[in-house]
Amino acid sequence: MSDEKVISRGFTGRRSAEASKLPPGQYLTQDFPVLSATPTPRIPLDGWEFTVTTEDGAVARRWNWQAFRALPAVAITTDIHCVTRWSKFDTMWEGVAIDTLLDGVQSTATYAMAHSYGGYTTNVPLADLQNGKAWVAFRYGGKELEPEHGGPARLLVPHLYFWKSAKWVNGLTLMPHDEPGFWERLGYNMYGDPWREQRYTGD
Ligand SMILES: Nc1nc2c(c(=O)[nH]1)N[C@H]1C(S)=C(S)[C@@H](COP(=O)(O)O)O[C@H]1N2
Ligand SMILES: [Mo]
Repeated sequence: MSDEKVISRGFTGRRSAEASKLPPGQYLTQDFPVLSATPTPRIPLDGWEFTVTTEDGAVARRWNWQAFRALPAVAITTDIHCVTRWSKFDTMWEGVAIDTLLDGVQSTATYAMAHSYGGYTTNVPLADLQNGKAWVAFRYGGKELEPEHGGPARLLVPHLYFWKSAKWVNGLTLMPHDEPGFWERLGYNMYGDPWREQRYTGD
């Protein structure tokens, strides 16, 4: 077997592995584009908090930054997919699993609304936040998460389009029914599965 053949086979293999990681209608980027509907809020850490509110309106959990950062955190390496069609592979994060934040919370809710500093909201089925599928991330690429990308902390729900990964997140409100958040009210899909190309209402 010639060297050339070995090289081209290896190249083909990597390319098809990449292609199989790319959802339909997406292209791969090495950049990390910033997409924000509002100006970047500046959130002093000593004023930061994260709350879990149950469907009866009661605040079931509340952390300040120090208490939040004392929770067990995990490293996450994952692909991300923006509805504007860029995807980025193998992004590296550190965060607290939503499972940890919901641990012991009494609720029969099936949906959650994520709330952010600045007023952004996005809805996600609770099942899509649980069992190690979503985190509140506070580090990216080995550094504290930059404000433009949602620092001090953002939701990370990488199996759904990236608009579900609310930047500057400050709480989850549990809900008995699905309700639209910011982009969902403006015509984006209630669920947003990139593999089924659920970009807009009705997709
Ligand atoms: N609070 C807030 N979160 C947000 C957004 C936003 O405008 N405000 N944009 C969403 C969209 S559409 C995308 S693609 C990602 C972009 O994250 P990035 O700017 O870190 O790439 O954040 C999501 N989370
Ligand atoms: Mo997006």
